Amino acid sequence: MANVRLEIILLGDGMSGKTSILIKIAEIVLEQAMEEYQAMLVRREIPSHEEWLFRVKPTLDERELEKIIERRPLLKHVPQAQYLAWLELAEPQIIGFEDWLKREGILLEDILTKDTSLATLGLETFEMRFPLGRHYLFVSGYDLGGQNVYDHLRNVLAGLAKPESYLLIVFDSSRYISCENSVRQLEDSIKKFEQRGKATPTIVSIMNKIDLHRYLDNAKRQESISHWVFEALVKAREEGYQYQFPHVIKKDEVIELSIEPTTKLGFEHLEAIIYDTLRRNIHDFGKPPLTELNARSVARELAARLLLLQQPEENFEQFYEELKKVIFEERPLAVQFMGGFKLKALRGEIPQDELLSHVRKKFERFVFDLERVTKDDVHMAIKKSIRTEQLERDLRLFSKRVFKTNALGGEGIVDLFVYLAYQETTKAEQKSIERADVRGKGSLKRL
Ligand SMILES: Nc1nc2c(ncn2[C@@H]2O[C@H](COP(=O)(O)OP(=O)(O)OP(=O)(O)O)[C@@H](O)[C@H]2O)c(=O)[nH]1
Ligand SMILES: [Mg+2]
Repeated sequence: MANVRLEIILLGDGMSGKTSILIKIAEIVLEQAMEEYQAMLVRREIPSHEEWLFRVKPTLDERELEKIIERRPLLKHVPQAQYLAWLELAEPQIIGFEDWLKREGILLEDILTKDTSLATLGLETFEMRFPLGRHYLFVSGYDLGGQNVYDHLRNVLAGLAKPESYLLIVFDSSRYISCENSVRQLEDSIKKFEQRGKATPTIVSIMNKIDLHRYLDNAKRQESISHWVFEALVKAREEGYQYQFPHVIKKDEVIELSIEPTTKLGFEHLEAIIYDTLRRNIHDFGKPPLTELNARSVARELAARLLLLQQPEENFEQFYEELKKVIFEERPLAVQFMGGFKLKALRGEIPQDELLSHVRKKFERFVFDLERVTKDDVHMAIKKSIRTEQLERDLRLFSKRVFKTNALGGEGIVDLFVYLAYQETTKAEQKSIERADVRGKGSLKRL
C-alpha cells in the first residue's frame, strides 16, 4: 500500500464545533502514538504508566511536573502528561515524547494548539501526518470560520472542494435555528452546483454537541430554566435588571450593565439576561456540557426562539430571515461586541451608553414584548431549540452518513475518523491493485 491522503473541509455555522472536532481527531491520533511510545519505553525497561502511577508518583513533587507540562503544550492533551514530564526529569537519555513524535513524522502540534475560545477567522489550513504501517496517512484540509459561511459556500464548492474531498458539515444539535439555516442553505448551493454538471465532494453530516442536546432535553432542567428566565424577565419589566457578562478580549474582566424597568426589551439585552440567569443559577455552569461559551449560544438560541414566538404569522418568514442574518454574523453575546468599539471601550474613551446604542442599531427591529411573555413561552422556546431530530431526515438526502458527536468528550469522533480513514485507505488499496494489474499485464506482453 502507498501513502494515503485524506482531504477534509470543515464547514458549518459559527460555534458548531468544527475546530473542536479537528482537535479531538488529533487527540485520538496522539493517544495511539502514546501507546507506541509506551511500548518503546517498556522495551527499554522504563516503568509503564500504570506501574509509575502506583510506585513512583506518590514519592514525587507534582508541582515540578506541572511546571514542565506548562512549557509543553502538547503534553496537556494526553492523560499521561505527568508521567511524560517525570520521564524528562528522571530519564534524560530517553528521547522525549515530543521529539519522538517528530522523529516518527507525526505532525499534530498546530492543530492541538488551536484556541476555540475565539472564532476561526476566514479559513485555516491544517495538516496531520501519521504512520500507517510503512507508509503515512496525511490528513489535510480547511477549517472554515462559521460566520456567514453560507455566503461563501458556492465558492467553497467551486474552488476548494475536489470530487475526492470530504465536506464535513457540522451542525450544533442543540440549536434548531442554526441547523435549519445550514440545511436549507446547503441544499440550495448543492443543487445549483450539481445543475452545472460538477462532481460534488463526499458530504458527511455531523450532528455535534449531542451532550448539550441531552443536557437540555431533560424535563426537570427545562422546568428550572423556564422558571429562572421568566422570573428575570418579570424583574426586568417591573424593577429593571442588572446583569454581568465577561469581556470579549480580557477574559478575567466582567462587565456590568443596568437597564431601567421596561416593557420593550431589545434582543441584545434579552440574550444577555438569559445568559445571566444561567450563570447565576446553574451550579455546574462553566463545565461541559454547559461551558461558558455554550451558555452564550444557548442564550442566543432561546432569545431568538422567544422573539419568534411573538411574531404574527403574516410577517413571520420575513422576520425570521432578517433575524437569522444578524444572529449568525458574530458569536454571541451581542453586548460583548458593542459596535466594534471594544478597544476604545477598554481605554474608557467612549461611555457605555453610546456603545450600547451601536448594538441597538444593529438589532433595531428585534424587540421583545415583556408584557406578553409567559413561563410557558420560555418552556416552549427551550423545547423548540432542541427539536433537531427531524432535520436528520433531510440531511440523509445529501449525506451518506450522519454522525452524532460530542467533540469535547470524544463520543462519535473515533467512528467518524475511522469511517473517513477507511474510505480512503480502501480507495488507495484498490488503486494499488489496479496499478499492479497494469504492471503485470505489461510484463506479460514483453515476454
Ligand atoms: N458541550 C459541547 N461543547 C462543544 C462541542 N463542540 C464544541 N463545543 C464548544 O463550542 C464552542 C465552539 O467550538 P469551536 O470548535 O470553536 O466551533 P467552530 O465551529 O470552529 O466555530 P467558528 O470557528 O466560530 O466557526 C467551544 O467553546 C467548544 O468548547 C461539543 O460537542 N459539546
Ligand atoms: Mg473554528
